Order: sequence, then structure tokens, then C-alpha cells
Amino acid sequence: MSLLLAKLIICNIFYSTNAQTFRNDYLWAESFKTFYRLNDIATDWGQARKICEAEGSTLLIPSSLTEVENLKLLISNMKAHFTAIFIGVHDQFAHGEYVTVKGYPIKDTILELLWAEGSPDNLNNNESCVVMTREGLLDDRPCDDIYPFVCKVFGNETEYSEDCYSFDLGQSLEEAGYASWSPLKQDLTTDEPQHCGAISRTGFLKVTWCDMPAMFLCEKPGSQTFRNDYMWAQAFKTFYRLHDLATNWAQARQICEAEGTNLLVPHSLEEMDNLKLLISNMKAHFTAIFIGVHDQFAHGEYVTLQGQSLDEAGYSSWSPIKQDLSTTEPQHCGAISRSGFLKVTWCDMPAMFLCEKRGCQECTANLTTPAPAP
Ligand SMILES: [Ca+2]
Repeated sequence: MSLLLAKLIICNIFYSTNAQTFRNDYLWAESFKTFYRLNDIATDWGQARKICEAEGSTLLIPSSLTEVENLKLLISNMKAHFTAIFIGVHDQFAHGEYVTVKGYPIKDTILELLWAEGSPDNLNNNESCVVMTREGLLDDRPCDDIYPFVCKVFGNETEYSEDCYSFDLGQSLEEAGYASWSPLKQDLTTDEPQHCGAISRTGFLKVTWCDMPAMFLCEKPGSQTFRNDYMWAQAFKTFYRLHDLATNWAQARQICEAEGTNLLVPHSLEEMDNLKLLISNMKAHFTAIFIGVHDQFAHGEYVTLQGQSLDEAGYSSWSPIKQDLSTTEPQHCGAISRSGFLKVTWCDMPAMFLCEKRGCQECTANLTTPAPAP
């Protein structure tokens, strides 16, 4: 492809616009409702991650194969001697278990389809960060290698959706997400006096007489049905489970994930006050409960599994018996004490742990659904 043609296509797909506002050094891709920035100044993986976060975006996590095709065009702009860019995927928590910087495993996502042949190979047992080549393929490379990188943020990602935290009322069927009427289409205008909704044996919507007896289905609003070994706290719209079988931090994280949840990240003082009740169930000889906080990217710099700083997450009260974070090597995992304060501890020392499922977890899927530009 000629350089001019490539540039034309890039301008077509990625352009600056007022339709969505964000930093003007980012390019807006209307088809993906996403802002991107190619950082042509190469750096190591940890620094790349931090730069994106400081800019209010995330080290690139490709969402679809179509997006990867377009990203190949974007990165064709980087200087000729660069062969790849860092992306927001790594296996620094557990070897061979690749997760995004948002804490989600890449297993069963499109990212798994993108490994280059023979990758990941963890060459010299020193490759825990992932790059994407100019061809759009993934390879594992050392985290302290130097590559350019792409930061990405969805156009609507900075908006906090109140809707996610309340149960839908008075939505249209389209808004609710299911509007498949029976193929034997009822003429809705002539079905007077049928005014009540039903589903047919084959799972389609139909209207029927409100007075005609029928079986019916109940549901509990707010997706509050989950594993019954979890406890629902309405005030925080969250399910919690205190695991009283002690294990190391990496395994604790995996156990939560296997249960469809995450290692807990406290978000407020009020939430911690509530959690203290749960913690009081901790076996007497334990002094800490693992949570989803660590400094494995940069020593002394504690972040959540989702990549937020503690201040961003909303709870950063360290134990008054202050640990000197610069001398706590080799303690790299976050925990809470019996009194509800944050502390650091050894990742390998077995501890009890808390898993959580935020009531709005389903809503993260919505974040990737493009919203109409304002
Ligand atoms: Ca490799």
C-alpha cells in the first residue's frame, strides 16, 4: 500500500473531531467510538501503562478483530525501526495466565486468536508483557524492553452511568435488550383487548389477554441472584464472600475469578465499616485478609487489580502502625487488617481473602457499546 493511500485511510478512520471531546493529542475513531493515541516515544511496559493512565486512558486492549485491522494502520505511522507496540496484557501475576491491565483474563477472548505462531514462548523465562506486531499479532516480550505503545479510551468510558446502579423501570423493550416478537406476527393494533405481555413456548414475545390465566415467571430485580455462598449488601450493590481457607495471593485471585468475581477492592470508608463485620469472622490466628491490591508493577506504588490507584478506588486508609513501604520488600500484596486498615504483606504467605461481585458488573459490557455522540 502506498504511503499516501495509507495516510488517507488513516485520516478517514482516525480523525480529530468535536463530536467527542478529549485530549486533542488523541485521535477519534468514529466506527469504534474510541480515542487512540500512538505514543511514538518508546518506553518499558510499566511506564507505558502509567502514561496512558495519567492521560485518563488505558494501555491498548484490542476489543475486536476489526479494530485490530484498523490499529495496524494506526501503528503503520510509527518510526520504521519499531517492530511492535506494547499492549495492556501481561502474565506477571501467574505465569502463563494472561490478563489485561483491567484485570480480566484474555482466555476465550479474541486476544487469544492473535498470538503469533510459537507465541507465547516466554523466552529465557523473562517474557511477561505482550506486544502487538505491525502485522497485528501478539508476542510475549520482556517487560523492560522498549516499545512504542497505544493508549485507548472509549468515548463514553469517562461517563459514570447512574443507570447501571438502578433497576430498570419503564424501559422500552429495545432498551431492556430483548424485543423479538413471535414470527407469527400479531398485529399489535388489532389485538385489542390484549394488553399483557407474555413469552411463547418458543421464547418469543407475544401479547395476550390480561384476564386469561397463564403461568408466569418471577425474577428478583437488580441481578441479585448469584451464588448462595455470597452475601449481598444492598447499600453497596455488591456480593461478598470471605474465604476462610487460607491461600497465597495469586491463588486467591484465581479462586475469585473461578467464581466469577474479583478479589475485593474497598471503595469507601462506609464500605470498610461494613466489611469489618465480615472480617470479624476471620479465624483468630490470622492478621490479614488479601484484597485485590498489589505493587508488582512498581515497588511501593499500590494499584488495584483493575489498575486504579487507591485514591481513585476510593479507600486508601493505611494502618496507623505505618509500614514503611520503601522497606517492606519483599512484601508486594495488599491486605486489610482485622481493624479494616490497608496493609502490605507477603504474596506467598497464606491468608484468608475476600471476593466481591459488584452488582453492576454486567454493565461493564455496556461500556464497549458505542453511545450516540452528543
Ligand atoms: Ca516471545
